[in-house]
Amino acid sequence: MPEKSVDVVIVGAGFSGLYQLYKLREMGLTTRVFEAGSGVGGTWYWNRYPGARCDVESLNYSYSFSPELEQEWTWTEKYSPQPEILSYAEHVADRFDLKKDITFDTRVESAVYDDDTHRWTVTTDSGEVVSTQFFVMATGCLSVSKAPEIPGAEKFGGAIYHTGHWPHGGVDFTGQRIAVIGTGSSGIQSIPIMAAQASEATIFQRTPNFSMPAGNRKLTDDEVRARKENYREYREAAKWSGFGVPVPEATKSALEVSEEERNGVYQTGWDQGNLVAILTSYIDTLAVKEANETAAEFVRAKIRDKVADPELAEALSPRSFPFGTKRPCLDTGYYETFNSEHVRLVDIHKTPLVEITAKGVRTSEKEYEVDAIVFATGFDAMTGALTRVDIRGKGGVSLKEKWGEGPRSYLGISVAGFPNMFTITGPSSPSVLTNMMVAIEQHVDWVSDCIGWLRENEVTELAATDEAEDEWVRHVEEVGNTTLYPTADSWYMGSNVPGKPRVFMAYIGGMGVYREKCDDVAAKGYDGFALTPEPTRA
Ligand code: N01
Repeated sequence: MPEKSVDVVIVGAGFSGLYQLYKLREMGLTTRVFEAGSGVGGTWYWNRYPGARCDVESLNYSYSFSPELEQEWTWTEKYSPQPEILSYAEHVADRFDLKKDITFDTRVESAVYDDDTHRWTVTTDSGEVVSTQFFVMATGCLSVSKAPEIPGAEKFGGAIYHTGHWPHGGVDFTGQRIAVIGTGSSGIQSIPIMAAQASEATIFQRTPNFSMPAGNRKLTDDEVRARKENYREYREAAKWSGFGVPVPEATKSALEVSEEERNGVYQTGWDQGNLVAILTSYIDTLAVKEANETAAEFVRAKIRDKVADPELAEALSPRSFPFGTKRPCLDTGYYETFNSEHVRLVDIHKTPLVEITAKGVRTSEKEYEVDAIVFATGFDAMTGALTRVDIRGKGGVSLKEKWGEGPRSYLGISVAGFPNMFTITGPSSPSVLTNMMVAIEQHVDWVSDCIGWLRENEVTELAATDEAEDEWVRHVEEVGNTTLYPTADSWYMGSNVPGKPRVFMAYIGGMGVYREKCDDVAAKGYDGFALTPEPTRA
């Protein structure tokens, strides 16, 4: 028998878990949060690699729920560095006295639903067992690091690091020969800094990525003041926008304007260091190959301008997927780094990685001797953090087994057969295709309202129906197929993890559209869910 009983167990104390705890506590519910790390912040707690920063502007990548918090916190840079975001998470946790309900250094190992009592039993790696009516997985979309699947790491005589769980004290590569495997956002942000320290930097690239200069800088007092003055209006625009970032709506096709006009528009986004501005410049950038190619070629031309050696520039130029269908990056001096004599690029598409040896990294062509290896190889995204907990719903069905052929959910928030469980920014919700802060707040608000409504209406069990789930899965796929996203081998598709089913795991209908759908479901008395009244009323 569980020793303890609460209304809600939340897994994770990143931005989702913190806000979920705050909301439920305000509502008077008893809540326990379990967090594997020793502190709050989630992804910003773990990803401490050099150069880590958010590529959504800091004045937008922050909570909107508390006007007081908004006014008292001052962001210092256009794109916040990881330490500042982590300080913000700490500040929020302290300001709202959240830590007293968080158990750190504790991983939830299993959660089992009891069909009779309509309660979950949650067990942690410290042996604690807690009974709860509601179970919220606030475990993040990019929180389970992925190794590069090549043998031999245990033989290596030097140090091995992963960008996704970087040492808290930092690493100084001064004078070292380093190997970096992976050129996604984490690699592209960290390589310029690590390479500047190293005596020799060898970058192993499987697929080149699109990146543009962040143009990061200090924010001026005037900019901060202006945003603080119009925060309500700005937040409202972000909430109803497509990507959680307010940008003007495109009205034209990229193919109906002249090259000169188009490049002028792309140049404006480029100069602003604004990814979303380029992605949304035209109505068909993410939907029509030829339209997309105009943006792709604009970026490739920039790479050719920046990299002195034309062959190297070509090797760094993405050609195997449309622009934006793998997460584009913001960088600070990434391409320029390759102009340095001591930096070399190894195209492991041509000469694949074979093994890690005692001395370094061996490709099909040769062995590269190094002192340290950095894996910037990404994450088992979207589903990894959910399926690594042994979650068992009605009839003992395991979530991992149910999702054997890809994630299935209703609204990306609830899974049929797993009543009273919620997944914050779960697969098939807008999540990673938007500003995560906007997505998190929308989910947490919806879940909190839902729990409040269930209690008010004396409903003991809320269960997504199979029909509603099937319809949502069909809709997400249908909308995804109107875009170019499914044509890329990306972590959005699960294709970065060998054996993972190939499914587009996010909802591309847009944040505003999705919000309307969720609001509509709630307004209709939780349409698509089966509701079981409390026993006394049954
Ligand atoms: O991971 P990734 P990430 N052998 O999966 C390569 C967010 N984020 O940590 O493309 C060799 O993008 C892999 O190659 P390929 C953001 O959403 C945000 O960089 O699969 N190489 C790729 O080059 C981002 O998209 C921020 O062919 C292997 C790289 O490793 C997401 O997190 C900052 C390999 C992995 O790139 C993930 O970014 C950082 C193998 N076996 C991250 N396996 C900001 O807000 C993988 N690779 C700025």
